[in-house]
Amino acid sequence: MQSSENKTVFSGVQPTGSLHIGNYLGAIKNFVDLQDNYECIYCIVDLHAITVWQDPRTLKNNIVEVAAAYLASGLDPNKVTIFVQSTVSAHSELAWIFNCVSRMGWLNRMTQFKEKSGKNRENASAGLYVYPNLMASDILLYKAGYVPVGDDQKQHLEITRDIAKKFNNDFSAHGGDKFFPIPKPLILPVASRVMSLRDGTKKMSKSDNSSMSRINLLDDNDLIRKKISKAKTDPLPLPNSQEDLRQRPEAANLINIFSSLSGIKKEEIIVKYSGKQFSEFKSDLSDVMIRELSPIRDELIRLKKDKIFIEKVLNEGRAKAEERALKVIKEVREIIGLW
Ligand code: AQP
Repeated sequence: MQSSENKTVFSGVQPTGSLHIGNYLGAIKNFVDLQDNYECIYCIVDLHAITVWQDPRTLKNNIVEVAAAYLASGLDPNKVTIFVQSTVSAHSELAWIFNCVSRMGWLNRMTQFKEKSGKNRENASAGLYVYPNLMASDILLYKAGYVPVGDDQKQHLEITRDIAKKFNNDFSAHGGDKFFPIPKPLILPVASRVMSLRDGTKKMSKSDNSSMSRINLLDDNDLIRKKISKAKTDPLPLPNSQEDLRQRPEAANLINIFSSLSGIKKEEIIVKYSGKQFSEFKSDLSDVMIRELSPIRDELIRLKKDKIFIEKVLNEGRAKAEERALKVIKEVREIIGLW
């Protein structure tokens, strides 16, 4: 990478419940890998969380859990900025401005709104609909050059790029020309999508009603073994090739998880277990999972209790983030001609 390149990375996790291995493998593990080579800003996006109902009695606790998970997974607050979105009010201010830049047609195309609102579209919050504008604000407020994105976030980065281009263009005669950089996706080595343990075609998700569908970062070793042993598979033995996995989403998911956690290539795993029963594979998968996740879990439990330390990290992160954000929002106000 050239030194003139914009090395700011922005990403976030919603405090919407217990974090699971999908959040870890799809996001947090990658965040840790990036911290030595990029200037990383990792947010706990509580304003995104409230686009669907969150119980006020658990929201704060969930925020602490995300902060603790970031730290327990290896993020170093001396290298990265960790803070809570709602504590830097410029996120909301820029999001409003972007509500006026973004187009209805763009929002109408967002698949996440369609998925999350489902058949209950008329009753979904307006916040859920304009969620992509808030996400654009998060990224552009720090003029981030890169956003680590999983499969499910690609469309959100596209609309962020469109908003940045439209803002720069609309205000080009007023100091807005090239004001926002056009952020690029960071293609991640561990970008794999982790699917539900009950249905290999559905994303593993915090909001899935079945707790057996996911491995939470706080699950103890016995629970991990139980969930893996009960994970849905098909009646066939393990496949001989990647080709054989095409029509077998549950088998593909478990092999994918094994590979992501262990760092062993999928082909090697297939060679080792080809023709064997799932019971043996699942037992080894549980071992790998416990080996990789138990130190994180133990540290997560310890940190969750250390509220003073968590608050210190979040306060220091807020101060660093706010300093940058205020500069940008001031310039935006000037460009637009606000009072
Ligand atoms: N199953 C997954 N596989 C890979 N990556 C995943 N991520 C989430 N689920 C998977 C990634 O985790 C990051 C943070 O996600 P989030 O909490 O901000 O929102 P989400 O994607 O909506 O996560 P959930 O678990 O599905 O939460 P709910 O149920 O509340 O909607 C993101 O980078 C995401 O890609």
